[in-house]
Amino acid sequence: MGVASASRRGPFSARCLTLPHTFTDPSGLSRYGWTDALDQDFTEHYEAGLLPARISRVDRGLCSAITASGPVRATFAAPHGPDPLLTPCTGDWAALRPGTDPHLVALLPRHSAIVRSPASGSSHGQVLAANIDTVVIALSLAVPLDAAKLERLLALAWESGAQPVMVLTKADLVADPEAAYAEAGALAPGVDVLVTSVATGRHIDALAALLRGTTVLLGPSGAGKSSLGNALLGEERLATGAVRTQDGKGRHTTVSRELVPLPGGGVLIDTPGLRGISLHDAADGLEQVFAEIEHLARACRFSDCAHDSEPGCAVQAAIRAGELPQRRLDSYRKLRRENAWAASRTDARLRDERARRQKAITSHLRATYKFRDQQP
Ligand SMILES: Nc1nc2c(ncn2[C@@H]2O[C@H](COP(=O)(O)OP(=O)(O)OP(=O)(O)O)[C@@H](O)[C@H]2O)c(=O)[nH]1
Ligand SMILES: [Mg+2]
Ligand SMILES: [Zn+2]
Repeated sequence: MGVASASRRGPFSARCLTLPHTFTDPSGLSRYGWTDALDQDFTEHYEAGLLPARISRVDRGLCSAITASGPVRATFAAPHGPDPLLTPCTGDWAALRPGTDPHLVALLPRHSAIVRSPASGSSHGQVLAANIDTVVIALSLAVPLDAAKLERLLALAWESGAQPVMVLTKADLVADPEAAYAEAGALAPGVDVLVTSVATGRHIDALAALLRGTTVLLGPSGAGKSSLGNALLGEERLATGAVRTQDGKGRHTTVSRELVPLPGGGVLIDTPGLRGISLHDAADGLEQVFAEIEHLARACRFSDCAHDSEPGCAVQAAIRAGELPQRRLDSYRKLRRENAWAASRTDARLRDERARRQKAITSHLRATYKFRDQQP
């Protein structure tokens, strides 16, 4: 298509121009978390003929997105580039160029994101979900509580900027969930811990009452994430699968992230069971998970105390007094070391690269706008 015909018809086909350019369908997009504030910020995109869309699922080069006029499949080639932090992810809001071949032109800034280090050894972070407000960490009571795994999941959740909620599932399968409940509570300062069962309905309503905005379900395969999701949705919408009898591990039933509106308001994102949980730039998240150690450390004589054998170490004193388990300090150190290593790989070069690409996206948009402005 030459410039002449483009200027006659505009950059978008006549058909798309009949689509609403202002947000007029509250029962459509607001169910997916679209707000007045987001709508205001979108003005420039509306003027460029773009529409807001929330990404529900991402496949290779193609994603499913929800628009005010329904779901679409859209392409998202360049200018997003290979950096996973800049590629669309479930939960992202995007500016979509509608038409017969819908295309994601830009991602809106994320207010939160769950980012982990990928197993591949790449220094790029992998975004598990974007624009989330609540992270439900699900762990099964039917397998022994893995403190280190819980701490990792919590660090990931806190670092995202969303509020974690700890859910111990399958209460109907254990005689006494109280010990695990107490243990989880001690590992998760500042976090609500709930014991649930989808078989008896225990605390499902209490969980629903804790959820704010967009909630993501996170945890190992077989923990009962999709089952919890169905209980919250009030219908068997998400696939669930039996766990292995010998070790209670799941079979990775959920294979892609999914985004669905909750009946009482809010949005739910179900995710596949996490195999490995490597931290990525999660220093703040770790401080939250180990809040009691951070608190104790303020009373250490030296501000740079390593909590080893320094005189006047309040952390060691708490360990001696039986107030802080040695395991907890060991775990804190291990995760901090791991995190420092992961963070060091996100070096200056990558940061520069990211800034450059963000600029490229912006100038691409500017070019789109300019092009439109030139239309008669
Ligand atoms: N008894 C009992 N079984 C449960 C409960 N919640 C989940 N299950 C069972 O646990 C198994 C795994 O549940 P899913 O919901 O598929 O687990 P998931 O965390 O989504 O697993 P992945 O999709 O593989 O990550 C299924 O057989 C569920 O029926 C519960 O509260 N009580
Ligand atoms: Mg599942
Ligand atoms: Zn100390």
